[in-house]
Amino acid sequence: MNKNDNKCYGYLSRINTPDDLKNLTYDELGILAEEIRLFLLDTVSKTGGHIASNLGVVELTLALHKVLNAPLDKIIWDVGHQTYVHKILTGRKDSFESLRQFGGIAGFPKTQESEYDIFNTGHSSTSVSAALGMARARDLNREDYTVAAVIGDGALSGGMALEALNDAGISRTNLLVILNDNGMSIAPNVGGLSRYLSRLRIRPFYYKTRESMQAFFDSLPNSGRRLRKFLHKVKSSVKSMFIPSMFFEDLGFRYFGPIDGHDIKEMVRVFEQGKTMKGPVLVHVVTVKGKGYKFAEENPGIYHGVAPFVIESGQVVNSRNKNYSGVFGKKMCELAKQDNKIIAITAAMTDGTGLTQFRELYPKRFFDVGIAEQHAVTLAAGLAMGGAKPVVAIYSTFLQRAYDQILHDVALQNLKVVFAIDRAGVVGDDGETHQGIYDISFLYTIPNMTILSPASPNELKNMLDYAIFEHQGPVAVRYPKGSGHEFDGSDTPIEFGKGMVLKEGTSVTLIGVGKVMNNIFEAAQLLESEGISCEIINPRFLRPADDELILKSAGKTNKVVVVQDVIQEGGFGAYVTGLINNARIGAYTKVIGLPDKGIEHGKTELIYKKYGLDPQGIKAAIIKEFYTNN
Ligand SMILES: Cc1ncc(C[n+]2csc(CCOP(=O)(O)OP(=O)(O)O)c2C)c(N)n1
Repeated sequence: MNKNDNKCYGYLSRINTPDDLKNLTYDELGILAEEIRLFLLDTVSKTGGHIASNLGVVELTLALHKVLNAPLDKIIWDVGHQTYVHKILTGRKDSFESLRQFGGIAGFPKTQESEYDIFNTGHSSTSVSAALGMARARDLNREDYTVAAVIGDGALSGGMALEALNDAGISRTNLLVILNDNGMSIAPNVGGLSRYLSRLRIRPFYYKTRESMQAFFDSLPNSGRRLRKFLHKVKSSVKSMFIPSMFFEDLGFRYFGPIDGHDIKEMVRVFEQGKTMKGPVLVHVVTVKGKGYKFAEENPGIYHGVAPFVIESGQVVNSRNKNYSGVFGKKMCELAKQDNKIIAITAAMTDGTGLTQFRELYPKRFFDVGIAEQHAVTLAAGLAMGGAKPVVAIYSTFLQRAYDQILHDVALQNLKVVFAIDRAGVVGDDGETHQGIYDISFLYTIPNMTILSPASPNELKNMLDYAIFEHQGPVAVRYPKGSGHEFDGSDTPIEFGKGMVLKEGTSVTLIGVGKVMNNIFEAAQLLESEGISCEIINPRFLRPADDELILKSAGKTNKVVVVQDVIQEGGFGAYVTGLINNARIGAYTKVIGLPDKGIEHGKTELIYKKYGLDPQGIKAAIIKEFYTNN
């Protein structure tokens, strides 16, 4: 925020910590809420980010920070994509233009960024567990502060959230859970719990109607007793239709709500009450996703996580053409037409994984299970056991959730499940919690698991054909975010365990995994301009690798370099190193990959540059390793 903004942000410019909210009147807080909305639109339209979720929680965040005494009191935000308002109120508004940019503030809570960020989140449904843990630690230490978890109705569909409620409910621990219910996950929320919440949402309407009915009964003359009795019966059955039994109270929570999540005064009243109660309390708050910005209110799914956009028209400055997810979705529709046993499964990411058209064309063969990756995988195992051909499309980072289900339910039984692993490799702006850089390493530990890695969109299509129609047993096809270049030979049919040479050379062998293949071609050009002849291999199969092809090339060049935009430890690079060492052919190896630590947010190209995966970095590493005397 620069100095000129002080005029349009009269209240906001004076807020530097949550303490600055404490003395504002409700009218002033209302004006501040509108200023925050303008500020959000102004900045996020330039940086891109989770605009709809944040517009929905403006009043909720203000009310929470007015009642609680952060950072002494702790607020844990589920997923954490809705913390922009929290960040604005906790001293970070002046650097907000750097949101999600390399070196700038993160799009999710980061304990290293601020003392107000209490727990790092990014993956869904963790907040109640973390909050309960902190509350129990507080009690053991005999300390006195409030711990609150803010969880969306989408995040509530994740099994872990239910496990935590189950534990917290009987805990007698003082804990405040705020359920932010907007009826939406990224797309409209799914499942029985979601239906239950929508029934709860009409409670206020029921009570209002009941009051008017009561007034009407009371006005009836004595002679209308029979009619009154009859109407009373009607009232009871209407009540059981509208008022579901209290799930949260049955679990052991004191339940308040539903209350209007845009009414600051009402929320402050209820939060004050909830904060002082003994035991776990759940406040059910109803909000509108995208509140205050017409385009986001009308299309909250599109504006959930969005690229930069034009505020006036809502137009998104984005190029979704020919990206891997789009290619996957289209190919799935073609394959499903050929074979009616093919099933697509997503865990709340229909659009992100490119399956929107599949859902429309084959609704009976499409399952959105909610934010439930573990269930998605075991559901696929069941489907495979029953003779169907399930394809589970999950982002690399979220598949981490389902490690045991992949191992125990799919792989040990050698079931034919196809894992379509989207966003594999560096993902950019979402950063540390969302990087798809661990999947190869963990999939390498899964028995019977075959791992394929296309080097181009065309190859992805061919690999899907192979995985669905030819392969036996579990198979993972991992592909990156965004678009990719084609190269000669990408149409060559996929053969089990076979890679291919993309370019012949004599001095050094370069093996590329994932999106960095483009950088390898550029690095090869740079090296060749210095007289170093490069052979480039597209492994296609990361497991089982094409040992023969790799050893043949190693025998020729004597130097093998694996370049991968995933962590160096474990996985393919480590396998190739072991293969060459064990073969005792005297060849040298090097793995150029990411270090074994969290990789921050920022444009993918900048991350590549920082960690030496850009063409210059690859060239420099090779020169240093093999062509420098030291
Ligand atoms: C384990 C996991 N799977 C998928 C996602 C992707 N994701 C991010 S936000 C979101 C929807 C969350 O909905 P909700 O909690 O209701 O929050 P809202 O955005 O509606 O406020 C999803 C599916 C994730 N963050 N973590």
